[in-house]
Amino acid sequence: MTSLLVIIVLVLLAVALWQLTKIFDLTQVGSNSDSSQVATDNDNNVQGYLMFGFLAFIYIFTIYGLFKWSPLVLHTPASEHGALVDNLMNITWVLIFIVQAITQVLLHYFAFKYRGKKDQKALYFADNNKLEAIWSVIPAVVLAGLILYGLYAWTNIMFVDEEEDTVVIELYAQQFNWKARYSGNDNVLGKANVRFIEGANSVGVDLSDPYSQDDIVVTELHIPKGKKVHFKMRSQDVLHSAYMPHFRAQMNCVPGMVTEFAFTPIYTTAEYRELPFMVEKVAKINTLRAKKSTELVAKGETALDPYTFDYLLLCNKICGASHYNMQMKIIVDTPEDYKKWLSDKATLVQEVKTANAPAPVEGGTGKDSTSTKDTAAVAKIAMK
Ligand SMILES: [Cu+2]
Repeated sequence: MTSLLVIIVLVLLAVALWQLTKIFDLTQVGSNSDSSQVATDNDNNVQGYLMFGFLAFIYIFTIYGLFKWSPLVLHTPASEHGALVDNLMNITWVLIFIVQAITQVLLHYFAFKYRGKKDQKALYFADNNKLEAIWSVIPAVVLAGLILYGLYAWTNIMFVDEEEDTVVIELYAQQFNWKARYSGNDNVLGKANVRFIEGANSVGVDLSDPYSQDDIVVTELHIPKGKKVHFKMRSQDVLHSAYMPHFRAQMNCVPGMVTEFAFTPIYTTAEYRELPFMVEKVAKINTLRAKKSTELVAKGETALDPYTFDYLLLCNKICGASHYNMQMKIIVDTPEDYKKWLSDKATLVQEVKTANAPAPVEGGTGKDSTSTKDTAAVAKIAMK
């Protein structure tokens, strides 16, 4: 809100300044000063030097931004392929940086050099094949190199060897939450379809499929360190995007189809929390929180809890009103802890059985009879 006000004030100041110069110009009417609309040599010189002023502004702002905001970027990748993604990203940044540094200097210098001068005429210059070849071929070669490296990285990251021993997990997206389905001992997910969604079977698993008998549905994602996790994504309603920034992984979740992404985590949550950059980052966040808490307590409100780092699965596709809050905690365990965590989880089949068990007070499935009554009521209203 404050920044918005600052922007409005700046815009108003600029408008006021512009109006003031206009008034000043009007007061000069009739005096000896040149009031023609044609730029004089003096005007052109001023504009030429302003070009250098703007160039300096671009560079100073770039360097300022690098120092001010670079600590905010994601640091060490937590997956095996993450270094490859970061490398591709860094090469792209460096290339953009060099090219922009050179082209901006040339652009502004030539604008200055060929500024208007009295009695100087522009030269008619049709084309120069050599020059055009140079400035077409160099970017083409550089871009081709970048694209080839990108394709190499992409195929490397996206290739999943079907023979490889992976942990198969389904990520199920719906407005506005995530669920994870573990494939159980057989490591094969049972068939699923939205038409099977009913009561406790919230992700629409075909419970008659033999592969679905050991499937487990949870709302907190645990994955083992050092083992390739093969994610299969589904969406119930609209386009979502499963985004796991620390693992450098993202894949769209599309209704009606299954998309995939696989990666190997290389740090457990506990190990990642201990990395020096993370310790420093968390300390900084908690200093800010402590300050905010003192203000809150002074106002009689409750203080904020201290922050601890956790990996997150976020939705990265604007999918509706609560999109911003569509997230699930990811915990990377040691393989032993992971096994222990998974061992006491009830399978979906058991959960559905428990949910459908007859209610102790009334006989039969109370829920079903209510819904039948509802349907009948709706039908009656419709007939009227
Ligand atoms: Cu979403």
